[in-house]
Amino acid sequence: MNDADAKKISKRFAVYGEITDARRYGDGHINATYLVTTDKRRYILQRVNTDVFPDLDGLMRNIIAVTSHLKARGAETLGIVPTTDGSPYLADERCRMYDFIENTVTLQRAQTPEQLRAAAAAFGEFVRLLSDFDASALTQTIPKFHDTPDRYSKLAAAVAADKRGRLKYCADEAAFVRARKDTLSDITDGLNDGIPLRVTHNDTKLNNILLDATTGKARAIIDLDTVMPGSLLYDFGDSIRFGASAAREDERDLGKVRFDIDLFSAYADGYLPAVKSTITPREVELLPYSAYLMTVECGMRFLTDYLDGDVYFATAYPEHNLVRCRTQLKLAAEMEKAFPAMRAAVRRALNR
Ligand code: ADP
Ligand code: GN1
Ligand code: MG
Repeated sequence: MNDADAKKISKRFAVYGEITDARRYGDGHINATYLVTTDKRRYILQRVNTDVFPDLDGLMRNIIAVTSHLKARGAETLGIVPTTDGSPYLADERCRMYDFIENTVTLQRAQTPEQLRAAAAAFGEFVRLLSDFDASALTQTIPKFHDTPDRYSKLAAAVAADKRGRLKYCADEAAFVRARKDTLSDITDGLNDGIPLRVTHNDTKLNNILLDATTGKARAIIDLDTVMPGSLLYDFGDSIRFGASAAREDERDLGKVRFDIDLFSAYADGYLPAVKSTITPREVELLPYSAYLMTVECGMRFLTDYLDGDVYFATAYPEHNLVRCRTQLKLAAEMEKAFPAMRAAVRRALNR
């Protein structure tokens, strides 16, 4: 939908004031996001990607339940703006609206370790605040979302099909993952054998948190579409794969892409105190592995989508998914050599 459509659709929501402007906004890969301005307030309008999230009703029920729970515990969270006829979303347009959370910033890359520490504390607090939330009340918005062995099977199928004839451009990347296919099941197996199933965010990249523009402190965790039962290790690992990189997720110059152990340490320093009352020794031990696993997983997902013809993630140019895949695999290769340093950083963070 274009900006004019977004403006028209916004009029069907119970906004305060006269709508003056609507324009495309943000760097999300899944939904179409617009910043809507009235003469009084600002709002976020989103057309939800229903190829990715077919059960929009269940998804919105999750978000209502989760935001109510967080609000009741004093956390700042997404505020849902109903439609003019009182529904939580506009079914015929697959759109929803949130209050724009003012005086905040989202980062595509950490500029300082302090920013990552702040994000980590907030993601840790998020899991802690949801520890008494009834997980059975949640719809699984994307089944098998972080089932890494299943993600590998999907990649293997995409390689075999080679629908777009792109395998010749990414044979090295496919081989890199294939060589690691037996390292991908420790968390899925562990969830059947002692790793606690919790209510987790599951998409904890740095641009899914709003930091206060003045103080730099974390204000609100957003993008709640994937809040589902999962492992805390998914949340920790996914934050690292995006946040502990010296470059953007889609940096073309791989020379700039480095796994930064100081950023990893900063994240561990923020996260561990926040989850100290609930994290188990087994989870602590698997934190470094989770970073590696979520990085390989995300690399596989980008590669699968590249082979399938860019049907899942939003892309700005034809090799965008391959470029993203390469940054993830470079980071994963560096993490493989950094396990001792990561373990030491986790130990230091625990003893602080
Ligand atoms: P996607 O699922 O596509 O990633 P997000 O929900 O993460 O969509 O939104 C995309 C971007 O829009 C975020 O990274 C953030 O910058 C911005 N954003 C989303 N919701 C809000 C909000 N309520 N207030 C301020 N900014 C927001
Ligand atoms: C997507 O929606 P967004 O842009 O915050 C994706 C994540 C990936 C991420 C990679 C629902 O996140 O799982 O890790 O891109 N979200 C979904 O940047 O698939
Ligand atoms: Mg997002």
